[in-house]
Amino acid sequence: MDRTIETTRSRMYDALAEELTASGVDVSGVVESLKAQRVETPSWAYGNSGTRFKVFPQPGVPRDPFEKFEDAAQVHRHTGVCPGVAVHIPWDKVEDYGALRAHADSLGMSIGAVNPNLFQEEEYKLGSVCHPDPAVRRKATNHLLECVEIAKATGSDILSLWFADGTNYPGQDSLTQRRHRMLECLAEMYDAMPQQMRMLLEYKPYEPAFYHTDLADWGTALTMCQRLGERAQVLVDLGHHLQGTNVEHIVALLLDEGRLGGFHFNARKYGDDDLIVGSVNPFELFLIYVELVGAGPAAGDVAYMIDQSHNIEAKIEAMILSVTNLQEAYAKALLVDRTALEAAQRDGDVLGAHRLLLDAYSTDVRPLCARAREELGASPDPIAAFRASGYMEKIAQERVGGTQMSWT
Ligand code: PSV
Ligand code: MN
Repeated sequence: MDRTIETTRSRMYDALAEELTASGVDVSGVVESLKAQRVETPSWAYGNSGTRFKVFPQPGVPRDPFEKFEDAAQVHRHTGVCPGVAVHIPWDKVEDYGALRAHADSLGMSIGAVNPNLFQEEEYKLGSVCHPDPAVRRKATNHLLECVEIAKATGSDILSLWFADGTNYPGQDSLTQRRHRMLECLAEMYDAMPQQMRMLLEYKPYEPAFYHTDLADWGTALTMCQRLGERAQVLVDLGHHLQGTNVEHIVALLLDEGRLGGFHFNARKYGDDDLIVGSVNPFELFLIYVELVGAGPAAGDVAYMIDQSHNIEAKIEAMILSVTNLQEAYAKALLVDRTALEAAQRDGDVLGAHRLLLDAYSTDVRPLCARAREELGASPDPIAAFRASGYMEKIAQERVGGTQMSWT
């Protein structure tokens, strides 16, 4: 590494650490927390994806799930916190899951959440687990059970469920009966899960259904989880809310109920945009982390996962940027002066309390994050390091022939 850059970086860290220590922050504690966080990246983000208008293929895109893990390993190599990769079945279906697991292992990686796919087959036109025809529900449930087996074989303990189920027109189906049908299918899956496995239910208000979605919001997901049992928890995808929704409030509530299972981090402007996390909504992201940090041990089991599709941006780089944005949001939340905040809240000092959050949010935490990555043996400046590594050029040259992976 360039000595001048290294010296400047070290000086920046020392200056920030001195300032923070003077104001009572346990700087090494913050760095340790940053080092301890783990963020899972999604296999589908490394394949080609696009909108309903066009998919723009990119050179070097993986041709099979094994190559996806190689790309994900680059994100881990430079950030130090991303060893897990979520898989989507059947997009990542392989003959031998033991071989995929061994490949991940050889790269210092692991298989994370298993995501069943119940939205791309003809039979699912009217839904999957909510479908009016019991034969279709049987097929859907069998796929869910297959995913429990895949999770067992891959050493994963999270099943991450999102359903495209819903209706397009009032009267199309019974809203209540659909809920009962989903409950019945999920109960069968729940019973098949071994003790350490958790089922995360992901809600979304619309799309692809436009009148109603069977798991539309945190309330529909939470009540379903309450019916199923303690190992059913809610997954919050940041892109799955209507404009103006207070996502941090939902996070606080679910944490308080012990039902926040995990996140699908991304950013949105209008819909389920799946953009680089923190690119459009950095303050919201920070406020979510403020709730997570405030919850302490109650947030211990939360699965931090990214769910993004990169249509026009370079995929691995986009993922690295997402992770560094997450680390910065987390670092800022760790800097909130909780004692002063509680006092201001107690005294009804509205703006004093608000300004304490702004103080933390306005701190340039990049030297802290760089230090955490450095101590993990990763890269202080991950994007620069990845660009300099020549990996993109290498895969573009090597990965010729075959069919590039995509979400279709
Ligand atoms: C649905 O929009 C979603 O957020 C779910 O998590 C899916 O599994 C994922 O996107 C990929 O399509
Ligand atoms: Mn999602």
